[in-house]
Amino acid sequence: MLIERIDLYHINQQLASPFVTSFGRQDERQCLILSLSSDGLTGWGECAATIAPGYSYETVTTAWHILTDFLIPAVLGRDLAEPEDIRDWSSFVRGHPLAKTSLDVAAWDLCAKRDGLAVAQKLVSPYENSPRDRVEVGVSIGIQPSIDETLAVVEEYLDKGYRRIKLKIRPGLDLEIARAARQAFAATSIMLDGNSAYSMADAPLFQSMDDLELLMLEQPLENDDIYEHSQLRSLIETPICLDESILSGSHARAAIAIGACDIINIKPGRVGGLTEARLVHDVCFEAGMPVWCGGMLETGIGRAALLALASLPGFTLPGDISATERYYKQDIARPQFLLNPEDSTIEVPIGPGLGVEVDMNRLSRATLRKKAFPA
Ligand code: OSB
Ligand code: MG
Repeated sequence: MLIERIDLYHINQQLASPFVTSFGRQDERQCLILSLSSDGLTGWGECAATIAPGYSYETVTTAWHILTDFLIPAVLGRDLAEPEDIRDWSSFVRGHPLAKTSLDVAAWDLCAKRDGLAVAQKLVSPYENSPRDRVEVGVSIGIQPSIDETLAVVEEYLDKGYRRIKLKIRPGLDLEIARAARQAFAATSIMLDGNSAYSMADAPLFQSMDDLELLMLEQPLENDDIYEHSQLRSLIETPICLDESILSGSHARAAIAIGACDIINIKPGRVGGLTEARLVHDVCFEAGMPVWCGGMLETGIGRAALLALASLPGFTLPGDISATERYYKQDIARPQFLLNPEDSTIEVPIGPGLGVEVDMNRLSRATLRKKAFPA
C-alpha cells in the first residue's frame, strides 16, 4: 500500500478526572494523533507522549520532532506490504518508542482494513487460537487528596463493576493507603503501582505489606532497572510486575532470565508498537510469564489497539483498559467502550481495522497544531 499522505495532529483533551501519580498531576492530556492514507483507506494511530517527561523521556514536543523530521519522511511514499514493515523502517531512530507507536498502530489499522480484518484477528493470525472477543479489565486510580477520598473512589469503581483495582502510590503515601484499602475491601483484587519512585532502601516498607495479599506491586524501582527488582523480589511476598523497565522483547528475556519479576505489563506505546508488543507477549508466553495489557490514558484510537493486543492468548490478567467515560467526557473516536459490570470485561472491537471511527469535528476542536505531509 503506497503511503500517499500522512497527517499529524497535536491535541489536548480535558480528562474526566485529574490523574495523579508519583511523577506528577494531569488535569488534561495532550497527545499526538496520526493518520496514514492509502488507496482510499485511512489508518489511525496515537502517540501517548505527554507534556512532561515523567513516565518516559519522551514528550509531545520530542515526539513531534522525531516524527516530522525523521520517522514520517522515512515512511512517506513507500510501499507498505505489512504493518511489521514500520518496525524495520523506523529502527534507524534509536529509542522514542512512543513516537514510533503512532505509525505502527496506524499501519496495523490500515493493513487490517485492506484485508477486511479486525486488528485483533490480524494480530492473532500466527497462533492457532482465535482472538478473545472480550477482555477482562480493571481500573487504575491516581493518588487522591486523602485516604477517605481514595476509598470513596475505589467504591465508586467497584459499584460500576470493575473487579481489579490499581492504586498509584508515592513515598509517604503508600502503606497507609494499601492497608486502608485492604481493610475496607477484603475480597477485592488490589494492586499498587510505584512508577519507579522507590529504592532498595524501601524493602522493609514493602515487607510490611506482605500480609495484605496484594495482587502485585508494579515497578517500584528505577525506570531502567532490572537487576535490583530481582533482589527486591527475593525479599518480599507480593509478586513484582515490571512496567517502565521492559522496552523490548530482549528486555523481557533478560528479566525472565534473572528472575526480576513475576508478571510483565505490556504497553504498545512503551515498546514501540503492536509488532514489538506481540513479540514481548511471545517471549513471555513461551516462558510461562503472565502478562497484562497496560494503558496510558489513550483516546479511543489507542485504546482500541490495547483491546486488540489484550485479546492474544498470553494475556491472562486484567488490563488497565477502562471504559471511555473513565478517561474523557467526549472522546475523539466512536463507539464508546463500555464496561460489562457482570464480569468486568470490555468487548474487543470487531473491525474493520481498529474498529473505531474518528469524529473529525471533535478531533479538529481538540487540535492545537496540525501538519499534513503529502507524498
Ligand atoms: O504506570 O501504568 C502506568 C498512565 C499513564 C502512564 C503510566 C501509567 C498509567 C496508568 C493508567 O496507570 C492506565 C490507564 O488506565 O490508561
Ligand atoms: Mg505502571
